[in-house]
Amino acid sequence: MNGILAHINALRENRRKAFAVLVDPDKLHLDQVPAFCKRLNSAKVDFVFVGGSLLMGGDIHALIAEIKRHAQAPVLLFPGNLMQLSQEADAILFLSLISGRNPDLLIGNHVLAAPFLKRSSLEVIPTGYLLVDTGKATSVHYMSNTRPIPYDKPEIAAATAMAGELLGLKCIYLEGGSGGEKHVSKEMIAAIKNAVDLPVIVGGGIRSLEQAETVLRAGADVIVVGNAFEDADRNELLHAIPELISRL
Ligand code: 1GP
Repeated sequence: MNGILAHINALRENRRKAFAVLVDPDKLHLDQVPAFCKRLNSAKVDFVFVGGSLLMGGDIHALIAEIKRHAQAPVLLFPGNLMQLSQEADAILFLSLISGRNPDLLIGNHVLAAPFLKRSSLEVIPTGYLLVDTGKATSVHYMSNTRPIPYDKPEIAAATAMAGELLGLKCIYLEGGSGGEKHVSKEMIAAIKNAVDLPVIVGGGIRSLEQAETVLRAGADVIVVGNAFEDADRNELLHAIPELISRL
């Protein structure tokens, strides 16, 4: 697919939400990819995101190539660190952790990644990443060495998103981290939607259709679900979210 960001923005203009499934490269084995992608293809999944806080084993390039071979949806890198850059994907969410004050995640890693990204054919999507305290310290809290935005401070999240927009970022990714106890509040999503004219991606801790609906109705343009689909028996949710989106 050409122009993934343009596609996300076109969906927004048409008031159509999008659905992304997150694959943690440490949790999906190469030999599970065909069956997993068959499940994704049978539902209306718009994007496959690939990334995690660590990379404990396996070959991320081979994994992404195999996902590309079997999945209909485009594959976007959602890298937890520099070990997760791969030419095999279609695009990269080039994340700046703007809720934090860790210089490596604001500019340092970007300098290291830039020559690779300029040489690659990946579409680079500059993305402001906002990490929120949703009640339990997630891997990204620890690994990023940053302090998350308090759950009940939507105005801080809104001002942070505004700064990201003014700095030229093209997308906002809002979450408490994978496996969060709960998703971010609808008040925070709405505050960001009111504050910036950018696509807002919301993930982390969405495990039910009710939660997905709350997040989408609050204003998320793209919702991301990861953990919930690591079990084969959540096929119902995998199909129910696109159906919900078609009704919104
Ligand atoms: C993580 O937003 C994604 O960055 C998905 O989170 O695994 O909790 O669904 P979950």
